[in-house]
Order: sequence, then C-alpha cells, then structure tokens
Amino acid sequence: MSASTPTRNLALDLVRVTEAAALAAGRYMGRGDKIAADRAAVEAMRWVLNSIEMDAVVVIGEGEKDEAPMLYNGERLGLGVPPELDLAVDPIDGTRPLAMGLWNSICTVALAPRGSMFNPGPALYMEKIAVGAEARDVIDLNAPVRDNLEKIARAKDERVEDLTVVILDRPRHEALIREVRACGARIRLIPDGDVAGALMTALPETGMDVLMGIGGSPEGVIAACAMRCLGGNLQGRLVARTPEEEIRLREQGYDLQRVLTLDDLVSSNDVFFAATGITSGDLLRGVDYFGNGATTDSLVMRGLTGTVRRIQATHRLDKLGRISPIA
Ligand code: VTB
Ligand code: MG
Ligand code: MG
Repeated sequence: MSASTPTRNLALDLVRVTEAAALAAGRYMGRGDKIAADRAAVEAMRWVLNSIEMDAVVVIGEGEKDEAPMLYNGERLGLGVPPELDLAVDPIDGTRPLAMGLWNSICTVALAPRGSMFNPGPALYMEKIAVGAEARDVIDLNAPVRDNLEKIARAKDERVEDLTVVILDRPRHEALIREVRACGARIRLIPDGDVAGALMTALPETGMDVLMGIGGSPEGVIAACAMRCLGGNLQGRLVARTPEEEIRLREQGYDLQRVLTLDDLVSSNDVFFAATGITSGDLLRGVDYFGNGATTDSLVMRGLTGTVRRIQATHRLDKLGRISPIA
C-alpha cells in the first residue's frame, strides 16, 4: 500500500450492510420466529450488498445446518465491477437467542480477495481454538488442553487460573469442560454465538482469553477473517458428527485430520469485517428502537491496516423508511 494514497476501506461499506440487517432483524427479538428474523436480515443484507462497487461471490452463505433462508453459496453480489472478492456472511449468529429475546446475537459479514477464503462446503462443524494477539503464536489445536492453557497464560504473563475460556454450552463439550476445570481456568459458557466468542478473545476489554470447542464451520471462517484484522489467531479442524458423515466428507476430499491455520481459513491479509449487535451482549449493544429512529453498535475492521473501529450510529427510520425496505 502506498503511503500517500489512502485506499478504499470496504469495511466501511460493510458496516452499512450489518447495520441494515440488524435493524431489520432486531424487530424480531423475542418474537419466537427464527426463520422470519433470518429472512429479514438476509433481505436487508442483500439489498445493501448489491449497492457496493464490487464483484463478490458468496463462499460462506446461510447454513443448511440452521435451515435458514439462504444467501446461497455461489450467489454474486455487488455492482459487478472490480474488485473481485469472496464474501462470507452470517446474517444472524444467534438466531435462537434473538427469537427467544436472549443475549448476544449479532450480524456479521466479511470480504477478502477472490479465492482466499476456505470453503468448508458440506462440512458443517469445526473444532476451534482462538486467542488474541499476545498468545497468537503459542496455540496448537493438536496439543492437549492443558498445554494450550499453560502456554497462553505464559504468553499473557498470567496464571492459568486467571484465564477465562469461552465454550459453547453443548453436551459434546462435557469432556472439554472437565479438562478446563481440572486445569483451574475459569469458563464462560455461551448458549450460541461463537463468532462473538472468538472475537472477544482478541478484545481485552471483554475479559475473555481463549475460545475452545466445536462450533459451526462457516462461523469459523468468518471469525478467522476478523482475527486476521485483530492480530489474533484461530485454528480449526473439520469435524464429522457421525461415521456416515465422516465417510461422506472423506469421499468428497475433506481432510478431517488437518489443522486449518488462520492462513488456510483466509489466505490474504487484505480482509474486511463488520459486525453489528442485534441483541445486547458482551461484545456489542443490541438495536434500540425509539420514536422515529434506532441506534446500532458495530465493529468495523480491516486486515491490511489493522484499524478497528467501533461505530455507534443513530438511524432516522422516519427518513429511511421512504428510501429503504429495512425500516
Ligand atoms: C455455533 C454458534 C452458532 O451454531 O457455531 C453453533 O456460534 C454450532 O452448532 O450461533 P450447534 O448449535 O448445532 O451446536 C450456532 O448455534 C447457530 O448458527
Ligand atoms: Mg446465522
Ligand atoms: Mg451462525
């Protein structure tokens, strides 16, 4: 990048995408309808994405896992002009908490140069370990939990007892939770939302140190994009849930042994990420509606420069209503 010519920061375009989706989806908080919420988010997202000067192809779309109305893989978005990009979306990470009126649902999107994002295809689940910048060089998904925690603690000049480990609250994590407890570390169990869980480990003000366990593969790739911007690290490994699925994935050429590094998950530093809170959580405040408007809280990041912005916006829905379908 030339020192004298600031180049376009696409993340600033992306934040309008996540804001629009959050404004649309936020209306569904606590209303018990995951599908309607996801549809609203997807439609708002597509509407703004198509206004951006880019030629993006969806690599990470809405998962078949959650049976969500898709921004389907392979869909082209943007005005169809350069730059050519890969697009990863999770219009709502945490549709269940949103529908139930619970914490921590966010809208996320990432862009990177065409061909640079890992495509997990039908491999829906990924084992992950994620940490912030200080511990980025010491994690190893192949190493025992204790080794990782001891190394992370040392890298942060802390004791293992000082660490907080973020883990999705799932029966499959019983053994992991037992191991972490045996090491003496603290645990934050999250009901959903491991994109936010990963990001928090790279944002010291959240108090989270490491994310461990099995979550969605799409979420792994999206979180990897953000971790590249934040200077943190994330490693993943695709996981099959049944022996039949394992055979199927192997037949399709997926290597379930291989540790996917941050570079494997997104091979370029020229990556852009935005997230907006839908319901309030540890990472972002949720959408708040009032009279003729609403407020949103977003994170906006760029890999090339490492700039991380927090953007609090007030939206005038009385004015926007006349020009957009999102109000
Ligand atoms: C996680 C979590 C998501 O899926 O990736 C999780 O971050 C993993 O799948 O919010 P299971 O829910 O089947 O365990 C979500 O909960 C939903 O996309
Ligand atoms: Mg989702
Ligand atoms: Mg999700």
